[in-house]
Parts: sequence; structure tokens; C-alpha cells
Amino acid sequence: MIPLQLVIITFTILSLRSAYSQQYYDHTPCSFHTTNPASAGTSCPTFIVYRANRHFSTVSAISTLFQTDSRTLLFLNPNVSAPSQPLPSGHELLVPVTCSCAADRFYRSYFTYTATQNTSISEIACAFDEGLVKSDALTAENHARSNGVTAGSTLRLPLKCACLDEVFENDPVKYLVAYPLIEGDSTQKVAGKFNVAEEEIWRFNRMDPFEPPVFPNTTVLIPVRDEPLINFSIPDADPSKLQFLPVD
Ligand SMILES: *[C@@H]1O[C@H](CO)[C@@H](O)[C@H](O)[C@H]1NC(C)=O
Ligand SMILES: *[C@@H]1O[C@H](CO)[C@@H](O)[C@H](O)[C@H]1NC(C)=O
Ligand SMILES: *[C@@H]1O[C@H](CO)[C@@H](O)[C@H](O)[C@H]1NC(C)=O
Ligand SMILES: CC(=O)N[C@H]1CO[C@H](CO)[C@@H](O)[C@@H]1O
Repeated sequence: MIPLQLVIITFTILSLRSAYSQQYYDHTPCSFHTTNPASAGTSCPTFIVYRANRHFSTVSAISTLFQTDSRTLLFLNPNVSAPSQPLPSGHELLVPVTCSCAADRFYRSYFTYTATQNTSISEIACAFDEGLVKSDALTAENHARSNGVTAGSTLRLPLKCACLDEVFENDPVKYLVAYPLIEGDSTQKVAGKFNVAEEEIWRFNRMDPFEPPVFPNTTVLIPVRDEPLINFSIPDADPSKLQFLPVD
């Protein structure tokens, strides 16, 4: 029998550790570690990972969403051969974005979305992974007074992203790719997908080393030294087999 107190203490430590780590890695304040106030207003070209879904299931539709062209997306995602090729839900695509330090000191990339039919804020948020934008952020950004969005109206989409700040300026890292985590992901798996050392992911996200817990619907930054490429031989998460909290 394990004494109840021990269980409670262990649980509390784990919860604290998790809450702390989550808070630590899943935000990208532009000025947190910088002494240079000019870093507000900084911007950089970088990438985010977008997953195909029932609303946006082809390179053609996704390039319209991100105001880029199909040819650029196909070039960045050689796994896809044609703009109209239907992609399975969850298929990951690298999308080029311009990321900048917003007034609230978080890095974001802004897009404009024009609704083609009557829809809702939550439906639009649903077309993104929660790690990239949450319904609340969409509501706030657009000063929306209700969830309804009528056809033809335009919304501003604030998506999470990151630029290298001066703490890392001597690193041979070229981009921080924003990767929204889903159920069953781990830093090890993400490291494999992008062919980077897992330790590098820990370091750039200021995570505790060794099996840091990661959470679905948050974003991890992948430090890549070259143009990013997703390795599709790494299978996608099987949520039934994996867990998020360390078990030891
Ligand atoms: C969309 O919503 C507007 C305002 O509520 C309504 O007038 C219009 O008929 C709706 N259109 C469709 C296609 O449902
Ligand atoms: C993650 O987001 C999805 C979609 O909004 C939601 O269904 C799911 O419950 C969330 N998972 C967690 C662990 O918050
Ligand atoms: C992709 O991952 C597999 C499995 O880990 C590995 O064998 C292969 O070399 C990787 N491919 C590239 C291009 O890194
Ligand atoms: C959408 C698509 O073509 N996906 C392919 C990407 O590459 C992997 C591995 O080579 C295939 O299994 C996928 O079908």
C-alpha cells in the first residue's frame, strides 16, 4: 500500500512541474529575454505546420487560406504532387509565414480570412490546430460580439509563430518552425520528423531536459538549421498508445 500522502505529494509535484513546463514552452514573448527594446517590431520569414482538415483539404485551398501560391506550397511539401490532390485529414504541411512581434509582445503571423458562407468563430478556429490559434484569440482579435460570422465578412487570424531572438543569435539555427502538438506527440517524435536533436528542441523551448511532458493543443518550436522538411516515415501519433505525463 502506498500511503495516501505520498500519492498526493507526488501528484502535486507532477502537476506543478507540468504546469510550469507548459507555461514555459508554449509562449513566445518577443521581449522576454532581450535587453533591446527595438526587438519589438522585429519580424522574420519562417514556417508553421498546418494540418489538412475537412474545411481545407487540398494544397490549393490551403494556399488560398494562407495567401500564398500552390507552387510555393508544393515546393515546400514534396510529399504532395498536385494542388488538387485530396489530403487525408491531419496531413502536415509546411506553410511559409511572416512572423512579427505584436503589440502584446507575442510573436504572431496575421492572415485575413473572408468567410465564403455563414459560419462561426468556433468553426473557423476549428480549421486550425488549437496550438496555432484559439477561439478566444479569434474573438478578441476581431472584437467579435457573437460567435456568428456571416458570409463575406473578413476576419483577422492571429497565428502563433516565432523568430530567433538575440539569445540564440550565435546558434547555427535558421528558423523556428511552429509545430502544434496533438494527442500522442512527444519531443522525441517531433525531433525525428524534422531530423533535429531532441536536446535542441528542449533547449530552444526552455524545457526541462529528459522526457519533458508536452500537451496537445500547445505549440513547440523546432529549431532547424536549413529549410525544414517533414519526414513522413515517422508515423503519426497513435493516441491510444501514448501518454502525456511522465510515468515513473
Ligand atoms: C447568412 O446570415 C445572414 C444574416 O444572419 C442571413 O440574412 C442570410 O440569409 C444567411 N445566408 C445563408 C445562406 O444562410
Ligand atoms: C484539443 O483541441 C481539440 C479541438 O478543439 C479538442 O477537441 C480537445 O479536447 C483538446 N484537447 C485537450 C487535451 O485540450
Ligand atoms: C526519416 O526517418 C527514418 C526513420 O527514422 C530514417 O530512417 C530516414 O533516414 C529519415 N529520412 C531522412 C531524409 O532524414
Ligand atoms: C499525401 C501523401 O502523398 N502522403 C504520402 C507521404 O509520404 C509517405 C511516406 O513516403 C506516404 O506514406 C504518404 O502516403
